[in-house]
Amino acid sequence: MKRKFLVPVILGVFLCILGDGGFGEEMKDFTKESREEKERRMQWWKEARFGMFIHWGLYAVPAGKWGDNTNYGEQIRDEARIPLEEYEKLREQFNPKEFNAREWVVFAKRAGMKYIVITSKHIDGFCLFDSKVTDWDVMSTPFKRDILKELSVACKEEGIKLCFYYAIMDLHHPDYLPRREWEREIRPDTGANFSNYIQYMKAQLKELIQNYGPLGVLWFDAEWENTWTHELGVEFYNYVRSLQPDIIVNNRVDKGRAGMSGFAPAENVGDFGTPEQEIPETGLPGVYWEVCMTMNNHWGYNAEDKNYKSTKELIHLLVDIVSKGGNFLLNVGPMGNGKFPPEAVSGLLQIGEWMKINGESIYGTDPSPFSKPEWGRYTVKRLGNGRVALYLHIFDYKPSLKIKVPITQKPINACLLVDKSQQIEFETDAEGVILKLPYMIEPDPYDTVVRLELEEKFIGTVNWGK
Ligand code: H79
Repeated sequence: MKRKFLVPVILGVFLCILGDGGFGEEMKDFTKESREEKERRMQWWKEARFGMFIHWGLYAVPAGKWGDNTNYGEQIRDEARIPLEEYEKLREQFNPKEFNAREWVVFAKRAGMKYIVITSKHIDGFCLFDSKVTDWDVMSTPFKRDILKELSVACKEEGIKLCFYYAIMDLHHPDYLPRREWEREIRPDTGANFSNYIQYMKAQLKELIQNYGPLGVLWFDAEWENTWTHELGVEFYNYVRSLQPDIIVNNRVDKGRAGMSGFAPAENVGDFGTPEQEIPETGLPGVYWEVCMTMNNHWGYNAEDKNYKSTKELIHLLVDIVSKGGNFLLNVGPMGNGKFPPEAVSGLLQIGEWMKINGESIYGTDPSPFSKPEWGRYTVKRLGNGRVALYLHIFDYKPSLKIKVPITQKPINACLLVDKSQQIEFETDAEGVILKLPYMIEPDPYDTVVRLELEEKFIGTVNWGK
């Protein structure tokens, strides 16, 4: 190459490097991905169907109690209006000596969950990981162990996907805006510069992805204040994906959640919708979605809250969600000593016993092709050989139940998941197949699942979703 060309080329390369902030990151527009590419990226997540949410941080120490009130959770600093210096004292008390990452991961696994989403930072700004850009982290507590690192090692060993929750709102960082109304006087925002906070977020997200990854999902939250914009949503969606292209990002990176459950992918970025504490009546057709829910009434540990959902309720919630094409992210709020609450453990283990027998009717399934029958729910799975399995989730099994499935072909096979060797008899008439349920000494206390194997071509009406 002639010399007079070399100078502009070198200059051009130099400017390109400067242009992306000097970090050499490729700023591609990841929102322009094809449907096939997205399907490939979402595949493990869709197959998984069931994950564990974990809310843990300094708020586990007061365990929901401040002054005379006992109804707080992860938002205790805001709700109880705790001044910053006072809240900071919790850092000296955070010493969960009984924490064992492997034990948590094994509980998730035994429950039949395939991924864990844990709060790397909630709105109190406290980080459960070793962050080089703040001392407001676990390394500055007496515990001084990188909790997320230990979890990432345990998850890799156990084959569980690790995912991080990250709150956009930050009630500790001096540059986060706006201040709470109640603390404006004692903590004025003079000198605060939100763009410094944006840089801080970027540095932390880079730490999380590069030091603990590859991650399954980045689960943003607390995006609702007016300093967060749609433009920032797009920028952060692309930023996170530039660090790990196949990562999945929830819709709360953008402003599109519209209350608790909406998601409008035409106007907003994000890979899936996030209905919180509620199940959409007929799912969210055409988009990926995941319901997050608590086992009792709080996300963060609350020692007084014993209002746990029964195992039957939890399994019915899971089946309801999956039958409509969604994922279920069920929360645990570990205690200040590092253990899961015993009520949560027994629920998880009971769900796990059910999943061991019936998991095939959950993992990798598609939404029900039929409307809700009065005896329970349907899920369906493509078997890849021109056949499908149609699962009948019978919530209160009785052999006298009259179950009529609106299909016009004879099943190739009909059995109970609890004992596949025993064929279920059936009759057919013009409208469908009528099952003759066998007498069972011990029907499943939560949900007895019948499996019908059918030829796919006869289920023309299946709404395969997405
Ligand atoms: O981390 C847990 C909660 O702390 C957090 N998400 C779960 C996973 C949370 N998200 N939202 N909320 C708590 C309640 C917030 C409700 C509101 Fe709003 C924020 C009401 C008004 C502003 C968002 C925007 C919902 C309605 C409009």
